[in-house]
Amino acid sequence: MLTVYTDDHRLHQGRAELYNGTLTPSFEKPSRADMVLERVIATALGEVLPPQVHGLDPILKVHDEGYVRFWEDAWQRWSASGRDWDALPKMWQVRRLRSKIPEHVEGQLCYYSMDAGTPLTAGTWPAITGAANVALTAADRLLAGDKAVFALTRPPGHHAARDYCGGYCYFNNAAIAAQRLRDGGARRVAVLDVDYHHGNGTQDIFYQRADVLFLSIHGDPRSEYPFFLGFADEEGEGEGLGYNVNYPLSAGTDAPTWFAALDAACARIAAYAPDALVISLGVDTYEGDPISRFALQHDDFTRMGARLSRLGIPTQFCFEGGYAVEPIGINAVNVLAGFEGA
Ligand code: Q9C
Ligand code: ZN
Repeated sequence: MLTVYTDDHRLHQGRAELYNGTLTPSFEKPSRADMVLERVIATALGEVLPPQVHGLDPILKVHDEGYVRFWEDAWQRWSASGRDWDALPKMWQVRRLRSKIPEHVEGQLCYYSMDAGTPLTAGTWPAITGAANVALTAADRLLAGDKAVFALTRPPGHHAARDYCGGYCYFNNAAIAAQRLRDGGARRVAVLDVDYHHGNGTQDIFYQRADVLFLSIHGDPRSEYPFFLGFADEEGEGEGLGYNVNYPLSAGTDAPTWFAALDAACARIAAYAPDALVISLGVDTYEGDPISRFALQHDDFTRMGARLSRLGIPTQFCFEGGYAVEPIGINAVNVLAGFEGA
């Protein structure tokens, strides 16, 4: 299986996030992708190719223009005001506050964020456009006839909605890829999100559409981030009604329960009969993950890949979360190897 990858992800390196009330080194860090790449190479998964530059048009098909333009020069505007530490939003446009877009870069960062875990850094723009290009290049390969492709995207993307960032995510790489697949001739595309956290951003982007089926298996939002989306009664709206499927699972979920949800999701995907499948591949479902509460083991990731392969649909994997860095390559590449071996 081909991997698409660029070192540009390293340009984005958040310094800290709020964790247990203290500023803690960011869980989402460059070594995550480095470890996955190392494992791709060590296991001889296949060729590793750099992305082709696609420009902003394919990003603007799923994201709001003001949102995209904000990121383009946000660091320059922030640093021009004499600051050299990361920018972190610390205020949100909650109930009954005005929804006017502020003029100041700090106010705009708050307006375009859903949490304080998604820092603006000096290298955020080249890293997030690089990740989008990785996802787009992988989609192009799928359209050209590859059976499976791995987009080693970092920063991740699935919490990024049409016009806000969050959960370490800026541009929704999986949604950008799914849209590319549609525009390249796929009549229906399914996006299955197996990251521990609900893919609220991807759900937001496709909620009113029937041409992209979105499914997510994740920690129950009653007690897990992102708290305000990801419930089982969110089924899509308008033309999209029936094309959004959530499988919230409780803390402590282990393989039998998790794979029952995967089987249900696979049955729904098979009935939809898409021309292409995008997997939002987070491996924070691993039992050793420091910020998550499922209990999958190394071998479960291999089984996951094998199960997905049995669908027999051209498949693009987009890398998302996973914060147990030392085994992150084993877990991610086990999925891909399981897919290839099935
Ligand atoms: N400070 C993804 O897996 N906050 N994002 C968790 C730790 C947000 C996870 C608490 C978790 C977001 C792509
Ligand atoms: Zn996650």
